[in-house]
Amino acid sequence: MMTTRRTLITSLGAVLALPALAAKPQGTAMEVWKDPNCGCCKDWVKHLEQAGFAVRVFEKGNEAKRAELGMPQALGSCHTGVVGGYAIEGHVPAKDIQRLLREKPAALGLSVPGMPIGSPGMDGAIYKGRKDPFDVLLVAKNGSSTVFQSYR
Ligand SMILES: [Cu+2]
Repeated sequence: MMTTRRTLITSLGAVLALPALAAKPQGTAMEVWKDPNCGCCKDWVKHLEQAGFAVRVFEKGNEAKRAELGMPQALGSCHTGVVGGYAIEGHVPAKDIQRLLREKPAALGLSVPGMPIGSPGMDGAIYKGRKDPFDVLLVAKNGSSTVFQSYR
């Protein structure tokens, strides 16, 4: 009886000590520029965090960052991110970002132009499950683009 109890306390101690010992899980570091009042941007960041990205958010709009990165304005959306040297514009699904980082194509990055309803972050309760078709574009450094992934 006493042994069992001591064992229990010991293992409990080990479990409690674990979080302190283990380093905070390190997701893929990503930076996102957005407007502080953008709700769908916030929901998109949440989507990324749930997929394991460690997101650092800059609440100062994304127009200047988009221009700096060379992402064409015509392919623009409400937020701009940077991950692994790639620009990520708009409501790009996390799994497409993960595929980009895996395949490492020579490119500027990915874009979902505009704010298609049903894309990650644009899928809140107010949209009642509506899913508009959209494409994730692979954007070349010269600004041209091809379809990377189609959702339709
Ligand atoms: Cu948006």
